[in-house]
Amino acid sequence: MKSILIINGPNLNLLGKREPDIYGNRSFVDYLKSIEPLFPDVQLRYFQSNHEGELLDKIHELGFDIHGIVINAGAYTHTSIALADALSAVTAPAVEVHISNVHARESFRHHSYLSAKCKGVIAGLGLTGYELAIRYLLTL
Ligand code: CA2
Repeated sequence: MKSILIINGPNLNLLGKREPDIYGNRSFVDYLKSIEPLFPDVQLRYFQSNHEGELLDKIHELGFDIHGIVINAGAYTHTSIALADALSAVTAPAVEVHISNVHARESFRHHSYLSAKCKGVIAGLGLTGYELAIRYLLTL
């Protein structure tokens, strides 16, 4: 069975609780439960952390064994060379996802250290971006 790792970075544990105008009103775990039946033959593994090192450790731990990675690194997207290096180091292809359209927001959100290490980027499509990223990875 193919495994796909979904990684959410800092503050994304607050989804559904704060700033619904930007991030919607649904928790990620609730969303994940709703899409699991769409992928009956795929093991969807989910990891969220507010700590950069824990995100790195998870990429190292699973990134050589799984089919693909969907990553929303939150604000680390715009700061973390370490996460970019980790995505380069592992064998699993990655897709970068952002819930909001980062290009329509502050200029500091326009640059991503991760994009160049990913197969592609989805931004601004809300939580649907995760489902689309999974669908793409399953074509590989
Ligand atoms: O749009 C995205 O998915 C972001 O990765 C979200 C990050 C932000 O720093 C990126 O620029 C774009 C922030 C995640 C914060 O998530 C919250 C969720 C609910 C309430 C408050 C924050």
